Amino acid sequence: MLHGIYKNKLLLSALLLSSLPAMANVVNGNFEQWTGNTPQAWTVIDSGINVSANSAVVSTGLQAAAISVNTGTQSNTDFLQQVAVEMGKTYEFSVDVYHTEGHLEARLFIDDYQGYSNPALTNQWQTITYSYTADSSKTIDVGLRFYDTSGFDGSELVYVDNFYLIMTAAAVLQAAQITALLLT
Ligand SMILES: [Ca+2]
Ligand SMILES: [Ca+2]
Repeated sequence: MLHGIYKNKLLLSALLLSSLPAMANVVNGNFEQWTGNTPQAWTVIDSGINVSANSAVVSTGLQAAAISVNTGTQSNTDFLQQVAVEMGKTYEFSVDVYHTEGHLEARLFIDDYQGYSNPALTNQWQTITYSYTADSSKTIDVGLRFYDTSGFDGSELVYVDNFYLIMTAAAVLQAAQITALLLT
């Protein structure tokens, strides 16, 4: 009996070690780190948008990204970084967006085009989320693309903050495995 408990504890320890959170993360998703007006880790900033640090309209911390969208050409408005994901794991992505004039949509990009913000919600923060399950271990593009809507006058400011991910499936799987072990 003691032997069995000891074995289970060893298994449990190994399991906990192997299920420590992976390194997947959105780097500088809180937009607190800047080099001049370039947010660190955001490697794709298309020429149709102009990004700057701002501390006036903030969702988390002391700063957010102020993004001026200066074109209706959607393929020129990407704002991205790369994130490594692991096969079979589910990642819940979330970002806060703040519209000003209301003639612009922010579209979440998580390995592909996902959901839109609601441009009618102006002068307030809204959250866009997407649950992504990786079908292989790889590096994916993560970020936003901006789309003009009716009434767009050629330039509109949008604020972005609090871009992050949490892993969901790993925690659920871990709990299930521990339960199974304890019942053994
Ligand atoms: Ca922030
Ligand atoms: Ca405008």
